[in-house]
Amino acid sequence: MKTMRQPLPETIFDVEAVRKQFPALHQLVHGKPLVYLDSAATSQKPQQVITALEHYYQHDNANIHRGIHKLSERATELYEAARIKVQHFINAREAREIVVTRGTTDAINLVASAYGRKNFKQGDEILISVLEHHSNIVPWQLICEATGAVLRVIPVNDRGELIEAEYEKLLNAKTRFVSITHVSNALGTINPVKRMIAAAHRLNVPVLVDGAQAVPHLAVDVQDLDCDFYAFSGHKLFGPTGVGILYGKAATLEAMPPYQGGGDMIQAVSFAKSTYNVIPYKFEAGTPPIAALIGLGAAIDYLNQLGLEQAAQYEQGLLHYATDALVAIPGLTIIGTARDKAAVISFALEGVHPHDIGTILDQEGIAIRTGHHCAMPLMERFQVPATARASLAFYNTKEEVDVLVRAIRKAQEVFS
Ligand code: C6P
Repeated sequence: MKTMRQPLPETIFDVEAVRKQFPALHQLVHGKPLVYLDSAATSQKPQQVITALEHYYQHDNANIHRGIHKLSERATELYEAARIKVQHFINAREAREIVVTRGTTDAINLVASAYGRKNFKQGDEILISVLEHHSNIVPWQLICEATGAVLRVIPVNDRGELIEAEYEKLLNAKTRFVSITHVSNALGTINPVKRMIAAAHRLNVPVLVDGAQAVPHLAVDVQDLDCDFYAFSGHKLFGPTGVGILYGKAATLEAMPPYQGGGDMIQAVSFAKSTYNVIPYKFEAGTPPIAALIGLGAAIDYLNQLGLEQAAQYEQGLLHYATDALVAIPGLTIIGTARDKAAVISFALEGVHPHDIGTILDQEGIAIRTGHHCAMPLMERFQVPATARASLAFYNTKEEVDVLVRAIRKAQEVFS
């Protein structure tokens, strides 16, 4: 896994050419040019992805793995080719380690339920962190309730960085699982997951990494990380909604019972007993999100052509520009100042509720997210009910950051 800190000279990354490929960016909102700063919630889609979806529905639409007819064959080929694109994108060893899910939430629930049901018992400890999205908290609470296992929480310092020494103390002979986010959706903190995985593995504890906010910003190599599971959503990676990926080491997936029952996940069914398909199909019950996976494959093609590393360097430059511009606003506090950070800026503005900031910014054509960002325990840790969050992607520009700064100053004037 590499993180890029040095901005590239701007001539190397042609952001205007990139923007042309994202049709939704070119519209007026309340009569103003859209400034889309909500990519952590969902990213906009390049034309290539939209075209792939359209082409699939116009020419190839059929169910997969079932029919002997031509369209079903074509749809199956496209679906399995997209799985291989995902495999290479995160450098998984084998395509069967890539399970297609409905999203990150679905992927984490799958592991908590299927792995947890088989392996957790009364008094076992599951480690998560205070940075987690609700999707990486509640599934573990559910399995703890069912098995008697208990949840332990890794704290953060005032910058919003995980305290590794506390993590090491929490790891012990009762620890059965660690599930941590790679990048915090609310603060942007990039966690040292490779070191944390190595520490857990010294005690033979498996680790799931929630990569929902990492894959759009960092080059992820699951073999290098040596994680046991890695989960992410297509829609934050410039692909369609409704599809996500669970990477799991083959041997671990094979040892797990199925998560859901239904078509495609079986080998044979009788009323006496059913037997299950091989991985990854054992975990893909029912008709999967065929078009969405094909669209995600197109998003990966797009990112490979663009060069994710170059785009990430550009984005880091933009993050620094935006951070400097925002901290210069009197009364504005950035919440989450980790030294290693992805392009997410959460902030509070003295005397103005985050929802009011969001409403005023919307009138200026600026899309940000306000609220608890599905991270209520983290809001509690920083003693704020909510934040305003601007999240950047490689299609954003310095000019858009300037528009944001002007609009925040306007909000301050309105409420002063
Ligand atoms: N965060 C945000 O605005 P789904 O909804 O399954 O695609 O992803 C859930 C999820 C899990 N983990 C992290 C770190 C996330 O950021 C998210 C989604 C969005 O921050 C929507 S709440």
